[in-house]
Amino acid sequence: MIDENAYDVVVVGAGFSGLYAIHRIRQLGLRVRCFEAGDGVGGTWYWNRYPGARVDIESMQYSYSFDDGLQQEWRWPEYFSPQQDLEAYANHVADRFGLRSDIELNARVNRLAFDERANRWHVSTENGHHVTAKYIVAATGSLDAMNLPPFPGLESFGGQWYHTARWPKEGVRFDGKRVGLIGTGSTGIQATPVIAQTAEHLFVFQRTAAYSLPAYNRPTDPAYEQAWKADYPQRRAKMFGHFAASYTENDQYRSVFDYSPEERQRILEEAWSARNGLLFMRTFSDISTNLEANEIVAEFVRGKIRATVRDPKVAELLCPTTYPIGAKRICMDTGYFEAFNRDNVTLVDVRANPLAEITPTGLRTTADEYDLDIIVFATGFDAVTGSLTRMNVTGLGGLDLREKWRDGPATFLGFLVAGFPNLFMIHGPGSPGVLVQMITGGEWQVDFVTKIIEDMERSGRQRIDTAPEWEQRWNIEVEEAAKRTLYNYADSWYVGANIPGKPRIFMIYIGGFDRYIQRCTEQVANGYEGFVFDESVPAAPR
Ligand code: NA7
Repeated sequence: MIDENAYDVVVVGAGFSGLYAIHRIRQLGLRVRCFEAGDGVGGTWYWNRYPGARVDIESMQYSYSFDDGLQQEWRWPEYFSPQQDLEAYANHVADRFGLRSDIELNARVNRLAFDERANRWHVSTENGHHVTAKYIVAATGSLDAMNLPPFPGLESFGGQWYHTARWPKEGVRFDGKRVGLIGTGSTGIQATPVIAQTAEHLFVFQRTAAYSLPAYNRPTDPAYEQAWKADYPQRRAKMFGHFAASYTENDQYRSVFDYSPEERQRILEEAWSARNGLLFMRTFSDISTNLEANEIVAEFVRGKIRATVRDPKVAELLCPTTYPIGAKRICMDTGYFEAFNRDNVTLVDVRANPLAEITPTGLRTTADEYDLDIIVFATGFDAVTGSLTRMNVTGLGGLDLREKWRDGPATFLGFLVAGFPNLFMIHGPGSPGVLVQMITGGEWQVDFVTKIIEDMERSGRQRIDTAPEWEQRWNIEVEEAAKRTLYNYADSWYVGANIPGKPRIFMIYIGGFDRYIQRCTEQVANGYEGFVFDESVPAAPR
C-alpha cells in the first residue's frame, strides 16, 4: 500500500531553484512535494516586494535557460526587472510546467529530522503537515531569513513598522507620513527614492555608506531582445562556462596600473556611462584583488557622489570610505543620491550617533529624537545559512545543524553536509551562490543534484553522505579563493558580520562558477570521490 505522505523527494522552497527542482525531479519519475512558506511562488521575489525592489542583473540573463520555448516566448519589459515582473515570471513558470499540483503553499518547514533506521527524512511544517522523504532538496534561498535587530522599545511604537523582506501585498501608503528608513544596503538604496516621492518627510538612518552604481534601467530595446533571443543557446552555453555565470561581450580586462591616470579616468567614465550595470566592477582586472587598484575605482565613484549631492556635508557622509568597493555587495540604484537633494529627505548618521531606542512616537539616537509615523527596517538578512539553520535540522545521531555549524558552516562542494545524508542544499554555504547569476547557478546545481539522485536510484543506493575531512578540504578551497580577493576587508553579510555572534567566515565560493562546475564534476567522475555511500542501510520503504 502506498503511503500518501511518503515521498521520494521533498523540495523546501518554491523560489526559482525550488521550482526548477520540482520540474527536474518529476522527469525522473519520482514522487515530489514542495513546501513553500509564502502564499505564492517566487521565493526572494515573492517576499521582497518593498517599493523599488528590482533585480541588479539584466533580466535577459537573469532567467531560466532550461527551456528554449520559455525563453523565446517570455518578454521582459525592462532591462532590470522590478519585483512584480519577476514574481509574474515565477508564476508563469509554475503554470506553464504544471508545477502547482506539487506545491503546498503557506507551509513553512520548521523541522527536518533524519530517521537513520528507516533512512528517511521527516518533514514538518508550522501548520501541521508531516511527511517523509528519502531525499531533501533545500532550495531555501540565500536571502530569506530576515534580520530584524532587537531595537529596544519597538513594541511601544505607536505607528506602523515594516521589514522590507516581509512587505505587505497591499502596499504601504507614505503620503503625508513621516517615515524613518533604517539601513542603506541594496534594499534601502532602492527604497529611498521611491518612498521620498510621496512621504511628507523621509529620514534615512545610515550606519555605513554604500557604493552604488546607476542602474540606467529602461524599457527593453526590441533590437537588444531580438539579439538575445536569436543567440540564446550560444549565450547560455557561455554563461555556464563563465566565472560569474554571466554573459558579457568582453571579459578581457587589464590591470589598472597598465594605464596612465588620464587613460584610467577615460576608461572609468566610459564604463560608468556604458549602462552595463555590475560589469562596471570588471573595468580593470585587479579591482577585486588589489587594494590600491580598488581605491582608484572607489575614489572615482566617490567623485560621482560628490558631483550629484548638492550639500557637501551630506555628500561626504554618503561617500563610503571604510571598506573597498565591491567588498560588500555593490548596489545599483535609480536616483538614490539625487534623493538627498530633495527638501523632504534627511540623512542621519547613526555611526556617529547610534540608534538608542524606538519610542512610542518615533526613534531616538544618542543625539536626537525623531517623530515618525512609519519605520521601515531595511536591515538585511541572516544570509546564506540562516534559512537552513532556522529549520531545526537534525541528522545522524540527532546532530543539530546549528550545533554542527556553531563555528561556521562546513559543507562538501557547498551542497552536502557530513552527518546529514540525502540532504542537498542549493546555493548553500561553500557554493558560488550569491556571487554568480543565481538562476543559472541554481539550474546547474539542481541538475547536478538530480543527476546524483538518478545515479542513486539506478544503482539502488540508499544513502549519500560525505566525511568531515572532505568538508575541511572544501572549506580550505573556499577560504583560499576568498583570500585572493578583498572580500574579507568589509563587515558584510558575506562573512556573517551583520549578525551578532555569527562566526566570521566568508561563506561563498569565489573561485568561479566555471571552476566550481569543474570541481563538482571531477569529484563525481572520480568514482564519487569524497562522497560516502552507506550500502548497509535498509531499502527505504515507499
Ligand atoms: P544589507 O546589505 O545587509 O544592508 C542592511 C543595512 O542595514 C546596512 O546598511 C546595515 O548597516 C543596516 N543595519 C543593520 N542593522 C543595523 C542597526 N542595528 N542599526 C543601523 N543600521 C543597521 O541588506 P539589504 O537587504 O540591503 O541587501 C541584501 C542583499 O539583497 C543585497 O546585498 C543584494 O544582494 C540583494 P551596516 O552596513 O551593517 O553598518
